[in-house]
Amino acid sequence: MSIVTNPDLPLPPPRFTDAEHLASSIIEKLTYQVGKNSIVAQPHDWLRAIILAIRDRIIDNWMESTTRTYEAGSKRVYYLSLEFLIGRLLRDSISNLELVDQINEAMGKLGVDLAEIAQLEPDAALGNGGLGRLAACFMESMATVDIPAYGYGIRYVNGLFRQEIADGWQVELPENWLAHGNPWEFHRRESSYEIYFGGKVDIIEQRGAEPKYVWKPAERMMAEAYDTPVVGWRANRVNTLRLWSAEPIDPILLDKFNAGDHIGALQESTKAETLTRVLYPADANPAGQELRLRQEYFFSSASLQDILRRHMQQFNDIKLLPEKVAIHLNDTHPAVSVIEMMRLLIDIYGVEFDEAWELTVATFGYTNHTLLPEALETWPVPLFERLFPRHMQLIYAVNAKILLHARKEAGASDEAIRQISLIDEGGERRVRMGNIAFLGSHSINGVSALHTELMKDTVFYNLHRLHPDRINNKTNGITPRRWLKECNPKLTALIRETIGDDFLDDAEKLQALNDVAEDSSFQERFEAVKRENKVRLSNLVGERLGTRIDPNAMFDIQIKRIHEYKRQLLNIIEAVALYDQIRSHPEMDWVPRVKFFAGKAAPSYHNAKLIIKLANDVARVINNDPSVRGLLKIIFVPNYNVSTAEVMIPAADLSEQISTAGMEASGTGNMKFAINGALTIGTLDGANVEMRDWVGAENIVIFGLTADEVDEARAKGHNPREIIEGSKELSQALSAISSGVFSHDDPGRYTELVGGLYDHDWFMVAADFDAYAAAQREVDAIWNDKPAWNVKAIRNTARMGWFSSDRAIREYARDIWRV
Ligand code: T68
Repeated sequence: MSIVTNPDLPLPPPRFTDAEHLASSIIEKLTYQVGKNSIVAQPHDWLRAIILAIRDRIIDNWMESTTRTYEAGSKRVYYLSLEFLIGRLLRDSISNLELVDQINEAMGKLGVDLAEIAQLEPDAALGNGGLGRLAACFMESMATVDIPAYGYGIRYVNGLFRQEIADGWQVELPENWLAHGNPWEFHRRESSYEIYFGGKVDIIEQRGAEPKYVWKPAERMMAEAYDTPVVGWRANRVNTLRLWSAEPIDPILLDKFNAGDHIGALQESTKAETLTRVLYPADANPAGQELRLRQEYFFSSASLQDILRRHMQQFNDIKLLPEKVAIHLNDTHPAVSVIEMMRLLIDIYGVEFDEAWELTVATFGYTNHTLLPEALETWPVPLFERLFPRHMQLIYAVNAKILLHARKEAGASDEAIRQISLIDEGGERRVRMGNIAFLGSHSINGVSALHTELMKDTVFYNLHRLHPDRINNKTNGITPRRWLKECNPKLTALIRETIGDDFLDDAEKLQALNDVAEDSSFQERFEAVKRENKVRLSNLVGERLGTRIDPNAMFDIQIKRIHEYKRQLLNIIEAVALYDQIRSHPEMDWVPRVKFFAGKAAPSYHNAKLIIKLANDVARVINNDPSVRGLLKIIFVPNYNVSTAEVMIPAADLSEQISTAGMEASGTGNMKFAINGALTIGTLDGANVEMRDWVGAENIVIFGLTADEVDEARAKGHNPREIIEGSKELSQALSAISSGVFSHDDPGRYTELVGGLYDHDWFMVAADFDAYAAAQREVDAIWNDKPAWNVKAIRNTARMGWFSSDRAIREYARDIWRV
């Protein structure tokens, strides 16, 4: 279909961006879109009207960006991710459009409090943690650095659960972010595709040619697109986030309905609705249920059909695919795309097998986000075969090609062949998604220098030896717009006043702050900003939890998913040890601290939930003990999400990045804290290693075993019992916890948790405890020397610019996508 343009058609009325026009636009939206006048309008009506007015201002740039890409025949990047942890969009959009002053003035005219209304916007929590948030930062950076890109994912009706804390325990409640509708999105009914499941494959023999295979599915449904514009900084470019929703082909089976089977009549509707209803809340351990595999295939197939349709419509040559299309797999969740691409190329576009494989490999790239062996996705062969019979055939065909090559050309050993195979034959046969993603991609990247090196030696040992040119590193980044400019307006204002605006376009320009790091008047202003942010957090804690905290205390914060490898437990045990010390030595000059925790646990992860309960149990006892004299407070902030992070991060003095070395692929929270002027206490894990290189070893507090030492201790079998018994502080803290000092109602609650430390201590909590406690006292000493602390804090902000996701995206564009 060609685009018909009629030069006589009127242009849409222009969308002016001065305060006057913005105010009148908002009133127009309120009246004609929401259908209310300002007298009866509820706060949510105002929110909708404001978003619609802002959205209009995005659309002009959106259309211009799309046209520009089309006319230039540019290559497009497609970022496939089962998660996009977006958070709120209003403030982000206003800021990236550079309309902050104008909108404030407009709201003044209307007499409506923007800050209050903006709070009503729900967080789009379509992700679990780091992986999903990275996808959101990358979308914003791709628009910023002017790369034509589409994000593809699922429009979950219920995103990540809402966490309530009841009697110290996590309770999961559904999060309904769409309750008031979603004014940002456009439902594109015309962009819909059929998605198949199950059934069988028919063979059509062709005289003198390869037989043709036709998939006869047992089930079919539709994928419908919902588009959200993604605005880059200064609105340079607006890209599209396209999320798929499952819809039935026949919403009501009328014959069933008429026969009185009213429930059966809705069966297809229910099936489709269920598919895109909820986000799986497990990070790090694969969900393993059939519905999850269906979600993965559903969005992969819809996205690939969409990509190929767009490609053929514009270029009409399937062979040009790698030249015009880069598809990126965010972890293995969309890895079935590799096989779906083979199916579409061969069965629909008539490409011959070997060529189809070449095109596929040249088009795909894959990012690995974890080394945890339990996180590597595999699916039972019988399940895969039942849902995707044609794909199973193609997997066997690809596997034969690869193993033959490995054996003949690369001289792989039997063991290497077993590891390279797309099928795990040890025990129940399973399809290995990691191997499919690796072998189907020309580039496989890790997310920090350390993680990438470890990938080569562990999970992808044999695959790396087969393709030594494929693994490369792309250290993660964060968008400085959301994670500095918008979440910390006071610091941003101070920086602009001091070094000008250059850093807004190039975060590495923050380096100019090094010149004023030693300047005492700048230090005072830097500290004053931090204090204001701490007051803001204190108020939030007061409102939400009714706990009073002192903004002059050191704010020590650990916020992230609750996981044993992230070692919230180490932090809690150290708090208990400190509590003992404060009580035994009241005469000493203790640094007042507030230790904050926040994070969600996977609902099925028993120990993680127990750690949440422990944090709350310990908090209750310590916070109510008058002998502590307010020197130590523990706060567990419920329902951690992007918006909570935006308040907590700017208020941190100390950032806890204390995972067992070798286990955190990168971390991105570590970067957000440091750029906002927090000092890091951390292990040499993930991106902490590179952060130390950038901020300087004197400006970060590193402790504990290295990844190699952890490896060695595990291999040799270390003796945690001996370690614990050799550390008075640790053994006292552990016996207090296990004997029920913090759990009178159930004294045995933590016996097993603590017992695990004595027995195996897999995460090296005992092994690292003394080093951690000593590092905390080192932190106290720096705190007591305010100028020294401030210099370090300022240098952190000054030197973290490299960790911008703009830099990360430029590297992906240059090395992987070649755009
Ligand atoms: C995180 N991974 C890494 N996984 O843990 C973190 N997993 O170190 C890294 O900084 C971040 O990715 C970005 O690279 C995750 O967040 C998941 O969320 C996840 C979700 C479902 C299944 C498995």
